[in-house]
Amino acid sequence: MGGHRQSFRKLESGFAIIVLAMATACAGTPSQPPPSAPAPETTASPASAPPGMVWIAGGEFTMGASANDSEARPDEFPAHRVRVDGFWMDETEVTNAQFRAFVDATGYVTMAEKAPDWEELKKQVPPGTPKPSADKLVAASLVFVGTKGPVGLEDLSQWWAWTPGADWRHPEGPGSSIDGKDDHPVVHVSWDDAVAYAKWAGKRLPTEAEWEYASRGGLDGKRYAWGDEPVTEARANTWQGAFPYSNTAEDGFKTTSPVRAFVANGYGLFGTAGNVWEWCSDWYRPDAYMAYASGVAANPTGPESSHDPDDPTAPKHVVRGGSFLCHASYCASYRPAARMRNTPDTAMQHTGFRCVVSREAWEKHTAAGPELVGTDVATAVAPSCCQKIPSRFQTTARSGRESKRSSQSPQSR
Ligand SMILES: [Ca+2]
Ligand SMILES: [Ca+2]
Repeated sequence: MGGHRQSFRKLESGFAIIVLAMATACAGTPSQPPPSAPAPETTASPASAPPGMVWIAGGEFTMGASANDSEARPDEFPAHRVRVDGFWMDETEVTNAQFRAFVDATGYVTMAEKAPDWEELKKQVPPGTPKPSADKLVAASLVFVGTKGPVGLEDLSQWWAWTPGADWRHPEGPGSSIDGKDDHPVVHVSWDDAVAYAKWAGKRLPTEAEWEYASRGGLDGKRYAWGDEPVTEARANTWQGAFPYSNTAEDGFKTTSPVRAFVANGYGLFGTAGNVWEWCSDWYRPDAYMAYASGVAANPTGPESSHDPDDPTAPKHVVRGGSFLCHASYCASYRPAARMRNTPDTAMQHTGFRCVVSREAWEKHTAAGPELVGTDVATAVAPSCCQKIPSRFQTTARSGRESKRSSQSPQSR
């Protein structure tokens, strides 16, 4: 486990130098709540459901790993009590079809489709890091390429390739496409991209607490979303075989699967375990749970800022749920308690997202929706924390870059 974690960190820090797009430096986003608060809102599902969303009734649960979970990593402790209010959550990961609707409506261009700006990038790499060569500072994303045989699992750059032309329409790079994959999760979306989509849709990213509560599906204290039995090819889209060189795909999928290809959890949510990682709103810190060691945390939104001891210059947001690359020998991140992280501007082949929305926010959105869409897209979509964002928005539909793109596929475990 420690090794897995180290590996991921190494990937992140290694790629921080070569890869990552523009730093968005969203300073101090979420605020830390008091250690305990009023009882959660547990009312039944509101009558008019947002399309494709399920009502997650509020409640209290144990967040984090059980002491007897041999697959748990240190950042999953201490387990602590958390209450969350009820919310709507997307039944599935956001699909290619859904993301296309957003792009068609707004002309949004994802970060993977834009060349990194070195002036921004250098703010999040160690001081003195040399400027990457011009052939590295191009629009690109991280594609999983595997290895030819067994390798040490410490250096993730062995199986991830910075691939010009890889983006959400070309998940494996130039020459690949999402034809026939409307119902697959969108990938190669950065945290900023996911936030932009969510704002357009009148929703938001889930907090880590909301995500873990929902992904447990009511099975509090269990190791997996389905109980304590180990993962099988029928449970979730993960990796069968030997990572990272032999993917036997007994579950039917070497990369992404349709979002409803595997059984839903107890709350009717598909794909919280595996398929693609899902961005959360929280900043990542390995010691984030220390703030909640006693009492009951009510609707926690995570730490004020990010800190990754192994890569301290690059703030990171949490991702959850693991992906089609997860294998018990390597990361086992299809466990609801598992936490991982990445910088807000990083896109990868195995990372997507799903959204949530409170009842109140949805009612407000549906009341104001028609005026919102199609007027001032940049203002409506730009994350409020990131004032540099508007320049990324284009009012013309499509980027025109599609024909230039190609490549293979990204991700880490
Ligand atoms: Ca699989
Ligand atoms: Ca997932």
